[in-house]
Amino acid sequence: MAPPMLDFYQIDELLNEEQRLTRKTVRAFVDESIMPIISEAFETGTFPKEIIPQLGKLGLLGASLKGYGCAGVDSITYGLIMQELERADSGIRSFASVQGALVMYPIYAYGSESQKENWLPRMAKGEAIGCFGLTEPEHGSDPGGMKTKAVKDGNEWVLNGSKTWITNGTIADVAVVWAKTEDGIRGFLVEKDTPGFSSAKIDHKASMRASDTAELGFDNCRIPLENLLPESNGLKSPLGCLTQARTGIAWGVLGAAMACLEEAVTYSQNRIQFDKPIASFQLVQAKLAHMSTEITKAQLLCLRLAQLKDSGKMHPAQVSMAKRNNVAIALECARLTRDILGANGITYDYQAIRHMLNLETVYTYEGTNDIHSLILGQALTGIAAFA
Ligand code: TGC
Ligand code: FAD
Repeated sequence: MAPPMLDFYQIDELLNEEQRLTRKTVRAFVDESIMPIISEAFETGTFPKEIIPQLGKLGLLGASLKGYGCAGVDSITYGLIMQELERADSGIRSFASVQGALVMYPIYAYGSESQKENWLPRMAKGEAIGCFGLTEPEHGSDPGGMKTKAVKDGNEWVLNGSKTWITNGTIADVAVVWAKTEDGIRGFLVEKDTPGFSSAKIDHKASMRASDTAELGFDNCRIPLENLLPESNGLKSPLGCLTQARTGIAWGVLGAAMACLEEAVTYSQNRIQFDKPIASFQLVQAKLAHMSTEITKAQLLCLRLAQLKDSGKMHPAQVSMAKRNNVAIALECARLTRDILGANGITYDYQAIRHMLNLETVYTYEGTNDIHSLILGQALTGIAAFA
């Protein structure tokens, strides 16, 4: 018998019982609660907020953190959660990535004990939502050039500036905002409804339509001194959060790629042209073989990355390799599936074009493909070629 389509190298045998069980639970939840609504959410440009309590109940938010009501799962389990969520849609995985890796993680890693106790248990349950503001209109790939400033005034910090392309921006109860101070870049917790803080939805997106994306503004926005993340210290603090999120993305995009491969195989077996299923043509089989091979290689990268992470040996450049490779191959799988589906591939009746459009964003956010090439180039040569 041939190896299973989505597990060609029988990587399942390397997973433990808990990892397999978590994947099964998340897969069932995605099939039952997200698949039936995701296409319409994408078409109408709406993030399906109704799934948040279920994500919390299943322990999928901040799942890799320990204590404070978080599940404390290992990195393979965390990756499998991201994979299953992105099998539905990159926007759903983005919601969970931002909440866990970009908001709960910095509070966990750089926050005070009272900040952790105040936010983490509620965020793990999905009762409070967060967003992460690093990118600015004039500073995307080079966040170190940010203009947003925080100045101490009496017992308050005063924030001025703006952030853009912020996932969860209009639905967040709290924003983790990175700003320049006289001591360098620091992280701040800005709560919604703080005077001087505004968020506005970014419309007209052709990608990530089932995700909430916003611009944030800070106009003499005053927050208490205790809203500084006390252990944040320079650009390495937000970049440390990105390392967490990028590992989840490397796993997550495999979910989208696997959904596409499955769709391409099923469609090609059933679509008849020239009196034969198109799956019988060598050119179609070559495309399927390429997708399957690239997915299998990407699965192996993820597995080893998670092992390195859990053993404390993971280097950010290894994360860059997995993010860069896996997003690129997932995007290629989505495009090939769209091609195999012919004209039907341009409709939302199938998943391929939705994944393809979403993956264009994933190719760009959390470090563009080019930026990850440069991070790898620096690791290999010792020479930074960013500027
Ligand atoms: P550079 O001088 O290289 O580094 C400054 C300091 O940071 C340290 N560092 C890291 N630490 C932890 N993790 C990493 N990945 C790190 N990369 C660098 C570095 O050792 C240094 O430490 P120290 O102690 O010497 O101060 O900084 P640079 O200004 O030259 O920039 C380097 C570059 C270009 C790689 C970096 O700026 C970068 O990664 N740019 C890409 C920006 C990006 O990815 N933005 C993402 C925004 S958030 C987002 O997209 C969320 S999407 C929503 C979702 O996930 O769903
Ligand atoms: P630029 O940095 O202007 O890059 C444009 C092009 O120039 C790219 O091809 C890039 O690779 C290339 N380039 C740039 N510098 C170099 C160089 N040195 N060498 C060679 N080529 C280079 N940000 C957040 O802070 N929080 C979020 O929650 C968040 N969510 C997002 C959600 C969506 C839907 C999107 C689309 C973006 C999101 N982002 C978020 C922003 C994202 O991280 C940035 O878009 C990304 O970092 C790239 O920045 P930029 O768009 O300004 O592109």
